[in-house]
Amino acid sequence: MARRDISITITQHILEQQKRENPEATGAFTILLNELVVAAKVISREVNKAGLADILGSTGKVNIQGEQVQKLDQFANQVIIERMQHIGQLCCMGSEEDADLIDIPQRYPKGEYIILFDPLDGSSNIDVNVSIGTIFGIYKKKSKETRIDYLLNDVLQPGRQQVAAGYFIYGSSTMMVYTTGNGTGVHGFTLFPSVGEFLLSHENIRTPEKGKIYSVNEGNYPFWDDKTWKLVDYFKTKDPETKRPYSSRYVGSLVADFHRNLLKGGIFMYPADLKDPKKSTGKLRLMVEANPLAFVVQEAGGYASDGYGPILDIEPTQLHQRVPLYIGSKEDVKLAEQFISGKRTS
Ligand code: AHM
Ligand code: MG
Repeated sequence: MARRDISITITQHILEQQKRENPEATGAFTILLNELVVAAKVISREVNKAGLADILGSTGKVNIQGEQVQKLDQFANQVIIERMQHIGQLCCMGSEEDADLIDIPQRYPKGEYIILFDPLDGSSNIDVNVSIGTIFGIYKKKSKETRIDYLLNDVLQPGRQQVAAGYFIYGSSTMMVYTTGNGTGVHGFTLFPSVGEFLLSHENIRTPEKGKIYSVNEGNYPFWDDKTWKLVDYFKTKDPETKRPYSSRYVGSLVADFHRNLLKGGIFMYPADLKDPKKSTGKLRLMVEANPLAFVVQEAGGYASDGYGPILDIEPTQLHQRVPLYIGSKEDVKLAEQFISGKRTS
């Protein structure tokens, strides 16, 4: 991309990329992504007010105008649904907050795209002013079906089929990171609140081949199997030749942990554990968490695995299925695969 005096907006970037990659494009995708950006701006504003709402004595109860205040994750979910449903480009949506697929109301036209999202990931961190985020993956419908009851097969595509994926991080500043795959690169935009625009701040992000950070909830140690123990022990063992021990960093917001490791290098893990039957297949969700971030990391030169093979190749069977996740720098994730599959023990 040519050097510019001023950073370009996310809208310009999407338009230019679409023109370059897909001159036949109808603009449907551009409209879709733009609307998502608007939703994220609304969520960002609300996230920034979260602490203030507490001071004013309203969160979860009744606000000063006498209105019921929603929990922020439900609010984020509703904002995305309401903004995305009217644009005419989606045939349905899937959210971490909703058990079933979300239909487009009859009064609006339907389109070819599907968006799957986690509206506010890491929401247990809202109260303590720690970064949280929105994760999204976009697919194209395969069939000619339009009725919601028959769309699940179109939705359950392997992550490799995503046409775009990314996340918003609501942190010390708000950022959007996204990719449309196929060598188009991963690009980061920072929201400038004074002008209300996301401006290109991180062009063509590449993640280091090997990192120095491992990120995992080590409180789950007693509930892991011996392969996971050996893997985590490996990262903590002293060995100057392989630059070990690694540093440990764990925020507990997937978007925040992922974003840091994407820029600095490292591995994030949420292994399967035996503490909770629902976590015996991992805690994180394939469709709204693992797949979008796997698509991003792959485009940035990294890798994502369930411990045995690429996340992006998993044939999904359920909208909310969970998966163990190892994601980040390619060398570190490949190494994790070797431990988890038992090919390596030290
Ligand atoms: P959520 O979607 O309910 O917020 O849960 C997902 C979050 C991730 O952001 C984070 O990586 C993980 O749960 C943290 O889990 P734990 O508290 O078990 O370490
Ligand atoms: Mg989540």
